[in-house]
Amino acid sequence: MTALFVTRRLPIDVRAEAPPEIEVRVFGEDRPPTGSEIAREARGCAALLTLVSDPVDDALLEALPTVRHVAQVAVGYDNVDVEACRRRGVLVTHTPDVLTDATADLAFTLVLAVARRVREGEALLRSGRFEGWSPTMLLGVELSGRTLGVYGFGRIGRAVARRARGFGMRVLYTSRSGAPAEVEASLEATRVPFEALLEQSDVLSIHAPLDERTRGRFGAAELAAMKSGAILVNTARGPIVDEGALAAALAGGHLFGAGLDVFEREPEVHPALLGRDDVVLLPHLGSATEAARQRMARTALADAVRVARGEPPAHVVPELR
Ligand code: 8YV
Repeated sequence: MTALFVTRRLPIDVRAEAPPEIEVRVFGEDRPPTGSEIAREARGCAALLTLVSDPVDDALLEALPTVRHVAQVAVGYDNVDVEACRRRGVLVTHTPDVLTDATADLAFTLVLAVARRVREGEALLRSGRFEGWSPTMLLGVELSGRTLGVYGFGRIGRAVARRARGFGMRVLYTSRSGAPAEVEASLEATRVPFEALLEQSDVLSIHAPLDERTRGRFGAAELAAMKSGAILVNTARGPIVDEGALAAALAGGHLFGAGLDVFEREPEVHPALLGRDDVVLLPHLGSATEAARQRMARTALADAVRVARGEPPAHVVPELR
């Protein structure tokens, strides 16, 4: 019988949904297991269902020689050493598509929350300091007619662009490979160099994977090159933005505000950001709808079942295709 280790309780009952030929073991506590706990509890397993908080490195693969498949329950898989997996002949799959709309909705939630100062308004009201409507109270940024810059124009970036079109925004983007002409035409999106994206975006939303090319991409110089009064939103991965530099850019008054769902050293948040009124902070909720999280778990499980049955998985990560 093939055994599968699930590193965290998921919003589906993996045991009940797995076919009888697969033995499912689930980590017993609702916290990320350490590497040595995974190594101990997954001993003898053929596959792991992993999350963004599980570092799957060469040492773990070495400790688990029976593991042939890492099924990541996320679209991003920067926690997995794909090169080490390749060397060891371990398959890596992920869960694209099923969380696109949920994540794009959350990115746009942050855009609106920052632009319209929702956090400050809520706090004012709850503090009992709201003494009546005022024509100059908490004035924000109107989105219509403004420019959205999308850094990374994959599924989620395009879905955010689609939402922005509904708000009357113009769309610019950067991506490694340009989008097909029909996608650009339907979103009236224009590919521009990174520098132009920084200079022209009123709202800049990050949707690129974390890798050696994107790590630290938004540092002090890039933030200074952004349009004055712009909004930065990050729902991708924290280390793409230098949080200290972002806090400084906000403190200097160069940016209007920022919306962050991901952090450089999750779950820690830079203390200088925690104290700021112009920053909306969420605890990595991008895909956190019940439906999306269930689809993610089922997508990962379905690939684990395919691999266990000797069939090709549906969602191998691009580097291993
Ligand atoms: C996940 C995410 O919730 O899919 C991703 O890459 O960041 C989120 O949707 C999280 O990573 C769970 O593993």
